Amino acid sequence: MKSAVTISLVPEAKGGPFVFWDDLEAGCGQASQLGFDAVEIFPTSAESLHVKEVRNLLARHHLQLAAVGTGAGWVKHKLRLTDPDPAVRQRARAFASGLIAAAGELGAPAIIGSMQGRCETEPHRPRVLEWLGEALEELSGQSAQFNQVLLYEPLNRYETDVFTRQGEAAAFLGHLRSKNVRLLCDLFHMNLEERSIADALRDAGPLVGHIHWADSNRQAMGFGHTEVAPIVAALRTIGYSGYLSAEVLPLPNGIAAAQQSVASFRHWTSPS
Ligand code: LER
Ligand code: MN
Repeated sequence: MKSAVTISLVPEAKGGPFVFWDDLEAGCGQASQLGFDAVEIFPTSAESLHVKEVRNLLARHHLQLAAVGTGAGWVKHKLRLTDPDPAVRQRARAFASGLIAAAGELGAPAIIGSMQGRCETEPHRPRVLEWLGEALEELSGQSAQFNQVLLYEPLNRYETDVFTRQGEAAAFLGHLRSKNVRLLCDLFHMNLEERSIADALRDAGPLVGHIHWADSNRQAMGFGHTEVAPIVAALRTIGYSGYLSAEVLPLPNGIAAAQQSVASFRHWTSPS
């Protein structure tokens, strides 16, 4: 498994669970100095992410790109892939598509999290699932052109009512024609929604594509009360070799959260 840390470049996401903020160069410098393998970036848009510059920056700091988030599509631009307005859905797909291309050129997958939207009321659910399915088919097809998967992230009930548990999301993905979508399993959301985080990871098996490495209170792993041993055992059982990416609140500050994240990563992944 590999370590990663989040960098948000989206002012509208302030207060959100990101370790480093606003300055990609500074964030990469800190991540590299602390010994992370990679960074996960949340840009404001594809246009703001200059692929050549980012490639040089990552190379200079000996970092990989773990993933690129599309959350600004919702947080900043109010675009949802399941919006009732077809024009908004179209703009949402175009926004995500731009980030898939930028991430793809940098050798990373993109994440569909908050852009999935909400059903709001039960009668809307079938249509929302249809729109989400269509969007995931199209966007994961585009991801494949870059030899990347598309990451779909179930969120907790306060952020979405589309899919909050991995098992339900896995069943939904199983009905798609595209086999190029993987689950982003965020341990903070899972702590709120799953009966057992370890069982959910084991059941999802090869569909697990990425992990958000956050404790029960969304602070760095070790600053809350998540029982980590069974989770790591489950990840080993399914042969997971991807990222444990620290998407956590910068508490007590970004550096301390990053230090704790990398320490917990080493503690739980070093051969015993
Ligand atoms: C939001 O709660 C979250 O976990 C992000 O990874 C999704 O944009
Ligand atoms: Mn997450």
